Amino acid sequence: MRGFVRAKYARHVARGFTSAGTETDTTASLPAPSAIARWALDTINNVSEFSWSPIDDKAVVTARCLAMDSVQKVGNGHPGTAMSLAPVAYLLFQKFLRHDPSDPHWIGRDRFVLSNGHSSLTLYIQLYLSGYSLTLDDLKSFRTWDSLTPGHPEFGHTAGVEVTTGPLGTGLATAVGMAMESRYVRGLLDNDAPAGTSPFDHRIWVIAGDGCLQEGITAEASSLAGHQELGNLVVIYDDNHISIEGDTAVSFSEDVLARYAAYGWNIDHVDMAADGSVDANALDAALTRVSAITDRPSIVRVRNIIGWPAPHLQNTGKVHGSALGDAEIAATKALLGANPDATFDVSDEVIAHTQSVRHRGAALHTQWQATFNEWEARNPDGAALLTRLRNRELPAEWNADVPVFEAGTQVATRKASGDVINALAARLPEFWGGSADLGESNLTTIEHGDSFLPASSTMPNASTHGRIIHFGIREFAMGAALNGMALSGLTRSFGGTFMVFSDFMRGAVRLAALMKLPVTYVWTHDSIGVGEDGPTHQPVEHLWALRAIPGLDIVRPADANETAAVWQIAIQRKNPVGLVLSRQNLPVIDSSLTADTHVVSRGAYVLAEASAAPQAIVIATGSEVSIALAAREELEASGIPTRVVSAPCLEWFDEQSSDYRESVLPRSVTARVSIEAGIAQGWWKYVGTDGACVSLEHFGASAGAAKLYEEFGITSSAVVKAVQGLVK
Ligand SMILES: Cc1ncc(C[n+]2csc(CCOP(=O)(O)OP(=O)(O)O)c2C)c(N)n1
Ligand SMILES: [Mg+2]
Repeated sequence: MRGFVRAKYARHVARGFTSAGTETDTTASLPAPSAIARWALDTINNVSEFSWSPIDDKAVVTARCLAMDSVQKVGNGHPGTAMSLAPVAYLLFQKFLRHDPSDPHWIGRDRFVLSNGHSSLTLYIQLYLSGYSLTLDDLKSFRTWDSLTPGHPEFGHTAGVEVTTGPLGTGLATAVGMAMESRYVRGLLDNDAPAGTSPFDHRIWVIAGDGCLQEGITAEASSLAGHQELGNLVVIYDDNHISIEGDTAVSFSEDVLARYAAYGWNIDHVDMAADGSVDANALDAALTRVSAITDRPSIVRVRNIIGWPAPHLQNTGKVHGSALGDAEIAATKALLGANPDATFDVSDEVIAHTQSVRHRGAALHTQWQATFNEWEARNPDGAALLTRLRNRELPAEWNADVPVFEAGTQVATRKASGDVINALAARLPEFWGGSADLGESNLTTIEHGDSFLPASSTMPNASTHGRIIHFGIREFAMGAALNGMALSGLTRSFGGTFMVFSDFMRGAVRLAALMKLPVTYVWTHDSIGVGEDGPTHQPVEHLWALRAIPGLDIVRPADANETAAVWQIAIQRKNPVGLVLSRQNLPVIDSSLTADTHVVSRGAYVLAEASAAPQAIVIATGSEVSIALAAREELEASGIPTRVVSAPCLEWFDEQSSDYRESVLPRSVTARVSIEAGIAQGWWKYVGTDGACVSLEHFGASAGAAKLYEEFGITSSAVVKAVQGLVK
């Protein structure tokens, strides 16, 4: 706040910045700088020399006008929130966010997450004004084909966009994962550094709206963040009382800050200025206050008016998601003191001023680099590890401890997965994860690992950078947090729950696929094989529902050795992988192929060849592969040479050359039968119209697994009958 002078606001009330709020001496609440804490103050609190001046008022007016113009030009989009959040985002990007627009991938940067992704212009306009690669032309092509400014921010598409947002609430929950990952990486690389002095300390800033805070996922994620005391997380809540149906009074009445206080968060708020705009002085003071809080997450409720100061449309649901129209825009520009006749009007003076934040960014980066270099010199091992992680490399011998399971024994694939997790964990410090309270069922626990818990925790084996994550019974937040953990690309994370509850995390899984994040899901209890818990716990439609998500690999290994193989493949993939694992024991198949990662990585392969030219092919996944092998015995005995194909991952199979696919499923063999304990749906693609599917087209029931397989006809005799029906 040094140099941030109240009087400067008073002169620019007409521009939308007033000082109606109570003046606070925010410097008094900051700790006195000492030699050791200097880096802490400059980096964690992001104190910069920024001081508000008339040109900043003009810049905010420019941002408000660009929001209106961009939507008006394309004819659709969300102008209102971008108009009214302009001062908030501007203050963040100009003062509080530690970033370097010339290097959007700088690992020391703070992260900004726009959880209310519909207001993408809030972000795009600041990226442009701060001198990232976005241009005015990009704003002019908002929401059009091939533009860098799609309707909602897309990770990997636009420099400076840290995460794909739009599904409300997921951004905030992803930010929780980012904050967790930041603490984990810091613990891994620079654990002994005093708080705030490490080059790996950074903050996650989030803007979220009413919609985000109504969504259940933010309740899950915020509860977890409060419990984890994530002091590197700040949420700014755009409290504008408006959503699409208008006044949120129709559906939303709780005291949001009281809820967050109960979650253990630091809460703060900023009242509106007298004229209805954001009180930037008070906001600056509040953000300065929360910047000093490092022992728990903070939320700042900012009372705001959507679409301010549009004379007819401000404070309505209409301005949320429709162009204002030329007349309303002109009237609004007049009120803001902008030229009503000009569009996309950015003065040289404004852009030169706003882009000068690059100097601040460069200075912060240089300062950080010195601290980083010092760290590197002191920590050659850590530096080597960081280089490996940044290059996304695996160390030599990384899979040396992966077990081989003995043929003929009985092992549940979840158990094999648990063994592999531990074998990988022994070699890969970047490998961490946990479960939504089912660690002992999913077998996701890293033995001898510590639990990821805050410094205040008195739980046994608690560590601020423990490798075992207790997500609690919060599947959706777990999914989003896993995305946040994967976004930096440094660590490798996994999360488990029962397969049937993959539904609860589906929205996050879809985003992982969309963002191409290498997250691994450990979904156990994968079929009616669950048994007595009954149909609520037995997945039936899930395999195909998940296979329907583009870019997600659904992997259902046949036995323990195939499980070991698919884990090793999964860890090298660049996209999310769902491991679908059995609760029940499965026979370890007597074949060298199941453990061969090259063979298994093809997705489907000939596990047992027919004794002569195949007349039939049985294709199976997971627990049904051994049923297929048993059926083959019978079919061979009855004179039908039968091939069995194990198909742990149809997505990997579809990636193979047509020659390879033809070699596994030759067109000439039309008697093809699939067997999988779930709906048939997509199997027809593989068995063809002359094939057959042994499947389950209804819910399961509560009984022993063997009884259910028998009653529901997921049996070798059903396969034999189906093949015989086709071959005759
Ligand atoms: C999960 C989800 N449900 C519904 C939507 C559709 N939607 C987009 S914005 C919005 C209203 C959001 O209200 P608020 O966060 O208050 O945004 P504001 O109008 O204040 O910008 C809705 C329902 C969505 N994007 N995501
Ligand atoms: Mg709202």
